[in-house]
Amino acid sequence: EIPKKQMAQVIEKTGGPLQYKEIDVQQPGPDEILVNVKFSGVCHTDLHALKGDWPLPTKLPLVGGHEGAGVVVARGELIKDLELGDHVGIKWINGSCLACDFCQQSDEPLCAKALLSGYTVDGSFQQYAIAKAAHVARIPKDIDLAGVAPVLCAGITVYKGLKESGAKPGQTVAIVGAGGGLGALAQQYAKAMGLRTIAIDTGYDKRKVCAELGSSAFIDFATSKNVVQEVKEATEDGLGPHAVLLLAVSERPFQQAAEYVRARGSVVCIGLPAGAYLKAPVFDTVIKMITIKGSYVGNRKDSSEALDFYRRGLIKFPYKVVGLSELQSVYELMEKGAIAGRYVVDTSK
Ligand code: 8ID
Ligand code: ZN
Ligand code: ZN
Repeated sequence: EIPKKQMAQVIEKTGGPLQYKEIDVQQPGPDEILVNVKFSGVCHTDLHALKGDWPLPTKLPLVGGHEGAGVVVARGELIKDLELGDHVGIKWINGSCLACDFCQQSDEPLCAKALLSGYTVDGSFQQYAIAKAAHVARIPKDIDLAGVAPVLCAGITVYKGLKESGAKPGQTVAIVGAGGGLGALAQQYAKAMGLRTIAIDTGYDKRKVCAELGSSAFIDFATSKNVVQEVKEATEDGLGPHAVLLLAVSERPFQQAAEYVRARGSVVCIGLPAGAYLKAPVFDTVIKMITIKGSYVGNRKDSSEALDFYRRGLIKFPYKVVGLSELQSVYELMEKGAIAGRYVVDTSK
């Protein structure tokens, strides 16, 4: 009862347009499964893939999407640990070699041969998607598939980023780009991990959302006269946050964070604005003993832990569900910075 044809959002050439059309359903190879994707979150990375603004080419034609939650409907002959009917998640890391130096240490996002869902292999903006069985997230059946979809990239990424920041319970983390998809989840994971958060973003809607998500302060980067000073003042002792999660899709905050992070603090770069560079004064970096680092999605263990936080009811965030056919309009809102939280597409509509 697996259909031969399905609906998908296809990018024929970089820059678009996006085409909602009927394409073939593929068959899984020996180490792969076929997933009937029910819901997929829309990540800003999908918009980077459409625009082609990163120094890494996508496959073409391309089906985007890497926050796909669905049901296993077929499996390759080597697969013993997944049954038909199991719920799984298609993540950004679709597969990896499992043999290189990084894979041996469960650092599979660093694998040079990693397959990227919705970028170097077709992703979850279709009704039936292929994934390597070794890497799909195992989703317990009592979890709602629409709500969990954004956890599969945004959740895993911010959870890992918070761990990489070294911030400890009771300490304060500045979340830059707090009103977006990663930012909304970051505030909830931080709260669940016993951290305080300061939100930085712009506009009334995002201010409201960030207050609901538990941040103690909101700094509007567009209207603030001095972001650096305001972030410092928002911490209890005025010495600045212990860590900064940079989730914004613009370069400016990557040039500011080292100025307001607390001495001994860490700046974690996660957002990927096109062509951007980091900047930090050498003098302050040295005498404040600042750590500046990058963080890239998470491994399989980070993924299952991030899912478990969600399962325990610790992660609540605003999301809207629309049909897969409406993906183009979601990108238009995202481009304008008009989305507070995440959009999730329903592949049946
Ligand atoms: O593994 C990774 N490192 C990883 C994983 C997933 C996503 C990286 N990303 C990258 C995406 O490719 C993208 O570049 O993280 C970035 C954020 O993804 P997103 O959360 O899905 O994007 P969004 O929902 O559009 O949110 C971005 C927010 O940044 C704010 C915007 O207002 C928006 O709310 N923002 C901007 I643009 N400039 C800002 C500034 N100067 C800012 N917030 C604060 N200060
Ligand atoms: Zn993503
Ligand atoms: Zn590898």
